[in-house]
Amino acid sequence: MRRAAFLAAGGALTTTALSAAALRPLTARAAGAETLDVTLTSAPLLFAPFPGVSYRGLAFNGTIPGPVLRVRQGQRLRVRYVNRSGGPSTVHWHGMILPNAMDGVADVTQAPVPDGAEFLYEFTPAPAGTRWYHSHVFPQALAGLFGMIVVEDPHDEPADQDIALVFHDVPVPASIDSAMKGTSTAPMVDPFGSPELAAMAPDGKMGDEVAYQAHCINGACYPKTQPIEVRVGQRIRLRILNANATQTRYVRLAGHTLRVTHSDGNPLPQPVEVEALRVGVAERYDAWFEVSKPGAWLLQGLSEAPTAFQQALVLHTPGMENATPLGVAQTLVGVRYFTYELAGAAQAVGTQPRAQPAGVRQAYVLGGGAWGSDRWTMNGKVWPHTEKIVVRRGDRVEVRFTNKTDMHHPMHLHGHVFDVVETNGRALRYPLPKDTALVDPNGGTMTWRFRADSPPGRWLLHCHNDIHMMDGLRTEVDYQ
Ligand SMILES: [Cu+2]
Repeated sequence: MRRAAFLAAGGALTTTALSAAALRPLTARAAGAETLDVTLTSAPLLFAPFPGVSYRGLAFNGTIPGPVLRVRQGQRLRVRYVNRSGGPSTVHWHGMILPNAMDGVADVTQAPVPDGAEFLYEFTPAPAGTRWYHSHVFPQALAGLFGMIVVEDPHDEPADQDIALVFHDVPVPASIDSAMKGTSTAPMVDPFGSPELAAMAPDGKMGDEVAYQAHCINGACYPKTQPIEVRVGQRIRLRILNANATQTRYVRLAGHTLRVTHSDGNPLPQPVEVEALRVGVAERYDAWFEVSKPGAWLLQGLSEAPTAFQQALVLHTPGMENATPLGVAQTLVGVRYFTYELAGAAQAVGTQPRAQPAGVRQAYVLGGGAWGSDRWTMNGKVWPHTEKIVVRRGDRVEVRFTNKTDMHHPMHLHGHVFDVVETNGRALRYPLPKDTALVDPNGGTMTWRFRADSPPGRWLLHCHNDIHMMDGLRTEVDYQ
């Protein structure tokens, strides 16, 4: 059954709740408490989100994705991590500024937690916003060890509903190994006959890309995804995470525009109204919409290159649960979608951000990754030989990337929020506060600025495409 057929079958929607456990936030013990105590246990799970898909994955607390953790700003979080994953493991708190020893990077900020052992993560989650957590031991995040954490800001405008949506995909296991080796003769197994596979494998091999056999939101595939009931007049806040380890998603809600207020959990300088989000690997966006009339609509995830329908769920008003939901065409042509240039009010080509006082500057050329290559490089070097950025507390830091490869790289800095001040040769009038940002391919550039005022330690700076990171695209910001 091809994806197009799912859309046509929209009239036969099920209302079965498959992922209720994953959606239920773990806040029960938090009421009034200064500390939220959570136990996260990782263990193997046979994940079957769709007939014909049976994947031997890993899960936190028995669900993929793991539970949504919600904490109030200022509240302390104490996570007892019980590792039953079958191998060494850690938990990384993506987007958090926290003590370095709590950052969860195996062999950098802590020794990995052995199978059968426990580790206590304890910190005050900050800054506020939509963040997430995942294993930082390859390939456990690909296998399912991830979840969303929301740090609730009491100053945020109130929403009638606040909905966490984790977009994720089920890998074809053989393709992970082959992607690491750069080439593969692994069979192209995809029960959906995915067009993305055909596109990434012109010679019948999978090359250095991971293939996916199912595409989920909150642990289920359309049409089994959990429908969301909304009411006319409601103002809804969506918190969207792309937990896919290698692919960008474009997210559209049929019949609605989206008002984007936060990027990676951080408030945008000014909200931006778009028809679609572009969500790179590991990015998060908070997007609002208002329900103006009765109906049923598809919220859809589209891949790029080629543009193809991947995920969906239905939002509907009362009584419309059995209506055929309105969908959108599988195209991005003419669609006003979120870009950094749009949100940051990019200036003319050739403009540069205003100079900042002298500080630490580092430039990286991102390279490698030719067909069949298993090397992704920074200035021609692979981890651990890449150039590190050494800072003193209080330094102003500027990092510039030039991407000479033909793929996007979602570059992620641990333990800091940086400002994107330039992209593709255009200064941004409104710098964008982020922790992960897509550097465009084929000569794309990007400049970040941040103040080195996080707790001292070794903070990873790497591509969040897991294959690229493992194949070398990784360095560190180290406090002296
Ligand atoms: Cu990359």
